[in-house]
Amino acid sequence: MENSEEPMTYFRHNGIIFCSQLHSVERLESLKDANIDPHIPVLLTYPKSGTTWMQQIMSLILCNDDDSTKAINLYERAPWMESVRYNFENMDHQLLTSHLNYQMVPNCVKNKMLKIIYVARNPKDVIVSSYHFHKCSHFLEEPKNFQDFLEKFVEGNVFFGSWFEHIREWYSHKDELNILFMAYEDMKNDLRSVVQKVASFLNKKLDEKTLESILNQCTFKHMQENPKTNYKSVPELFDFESGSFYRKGITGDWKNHFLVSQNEWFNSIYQEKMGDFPLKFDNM
Ligand code: PPS
Repeated sequence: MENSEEPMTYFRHNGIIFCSQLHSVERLESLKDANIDPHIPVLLTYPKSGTTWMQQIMSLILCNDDDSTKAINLYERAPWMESVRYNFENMDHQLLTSHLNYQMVPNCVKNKMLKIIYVARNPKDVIVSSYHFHKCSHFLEEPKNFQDFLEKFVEGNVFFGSWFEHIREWYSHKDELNILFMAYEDMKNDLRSVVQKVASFLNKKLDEKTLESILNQCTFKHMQENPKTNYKSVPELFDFESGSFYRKGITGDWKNHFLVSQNEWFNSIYQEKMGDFPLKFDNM
């Protein structure tokens, strides 16, 4: 703890906020030397950017829609490498997931043989999604109010640190990595094209029937109702009375939360920090 005002459930490592129910300094430190099979793809995201959605897409593509694989919880098919809840090195998995920044991932993730998919989302919608997520997660502190959360997000004083630094840093290393950047907004606009693009990146061929089946299992409603994807099996992590992991699943919900003044303030910060950034988001 570097700041006595921060709740006890949080700790900082390399300046980034983590939470003790899911992470530990030992785990984060040992991860640098972890061994990952270069044939296992890695999904990287800043929290609330469409991680679970892309986990489901990648998992179904990789198993070719196989029933026995789908009987396993999605978070076990695609474990978070930084989590202390399971040690991915001792379990079978199809892909690995991480919210870590470039500095903190295992060294072997930077091997060009390994395939990385990075999913990004309009940061205003990330803020709104994260704000609500904090209210229904047992491992995160309930925000004081939206304004307070917005300020903390902009300062990077939130779970997994600064959104701005996360995306900028990963993007700046794109030429050294085998990385595919995808946007949540594109998944909303044309999921079929996204699934085809991901399949092609993963070198998997999907016949039309399998593609249709995958698209059907990746809808918001299907994932919300599917016990293998809806997190209902981990009530120790979520308070389902206070909210749902599958909250709205739309783009532009920030318009229902940001005041005009908050939007103007955020836009000026965004322009300052990201004005020259090549990736642009819909609905900003
Ligand atoms: S986490 O906690 O970081 O893993 O969260 P993450 O999965 O990255 O993001 C959760 C948001 O993604 C939405 N979601 C979906 N939207 C559309 N379609 C599908 N299938 C889907 N699956 C997850 C989820 O609803 C969260 O967004 P919000 O805006 O809060 O609804």
